[in-house]
Amino acid sequence: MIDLTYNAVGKKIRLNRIIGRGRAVIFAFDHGVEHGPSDFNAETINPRRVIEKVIGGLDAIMMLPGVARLTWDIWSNRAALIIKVTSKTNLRPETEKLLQSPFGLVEEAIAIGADGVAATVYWGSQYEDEMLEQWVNIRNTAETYGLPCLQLAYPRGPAIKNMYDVEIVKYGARAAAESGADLIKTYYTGSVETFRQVVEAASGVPVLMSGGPRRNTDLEFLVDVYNVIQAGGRGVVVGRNVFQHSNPRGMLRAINAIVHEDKTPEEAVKLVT
Ligand code: FBP
Repeated sequence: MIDLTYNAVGKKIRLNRIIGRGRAVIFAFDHGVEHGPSDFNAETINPRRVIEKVIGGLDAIMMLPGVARLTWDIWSNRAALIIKVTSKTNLRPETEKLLQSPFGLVEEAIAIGADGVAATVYWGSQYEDEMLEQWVNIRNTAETYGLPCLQLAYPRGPAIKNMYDVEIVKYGARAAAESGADLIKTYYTGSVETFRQVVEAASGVPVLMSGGPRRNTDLEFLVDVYNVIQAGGRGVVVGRNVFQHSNPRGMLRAINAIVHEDKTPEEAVKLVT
């Protein structure tokens, strides 16, 4: 008996485009809104120049709808596309920063050819209720049309002292899995042993490391990527450690070597030059 619905098949096909190799290197490029122009220099302020440099070394690229529209001719057919449909600016008052607003519709993501959608949930925020309502609506529409949903599961809030603490990250990953995420992007907890607990808590939903701020050395970042893979993580969603690097292509070569070829950080770092 054929018991697969059209949307279930659609989701499988699209997930395959993103993470069909079992693991994925996803380029996060939503910083223009989330952090603002301060993340860029005179060269990287133009998204076309950045995407031209990174394309070819990626399983998928995650951006807001407007930048996807402005750069479609560069990424189309060269990487899977994940449209992030929520964001916020850094210009907001501090007390309002733990909420993201709608930045696009799932239907618009479909219209532009997306293979998936992404949304942030700040677990523990005073706006957890609004963020969850937003997430459920996004996931529900995405489900209807067979699009996988990546959740940026970020535990942040007045009661959270350390957002990288394993118990906190674990909680966020579990909540992401229980709220129907198909892919989870979350913080690295600092060791193989702790990140393994995060992966376990996600109960089979693939967990990818959120890149985070630029590390002091290339090796430092590559060790984190390696540890995530050793812990059963399924790859990285990385932005600044690639596009703020003087050699983004080299950095991506090294990250891919760890994620897809099981190289050690010491072997991979030689590929940066
Ligand atoms: P990075 O690799 O640069 O950290 O990008 C991942 C990301 O989650 C982006 O998608 C997002 O814009 C940003 O980091 C969020 O940063 P912050 O942790 O400062 O809120």
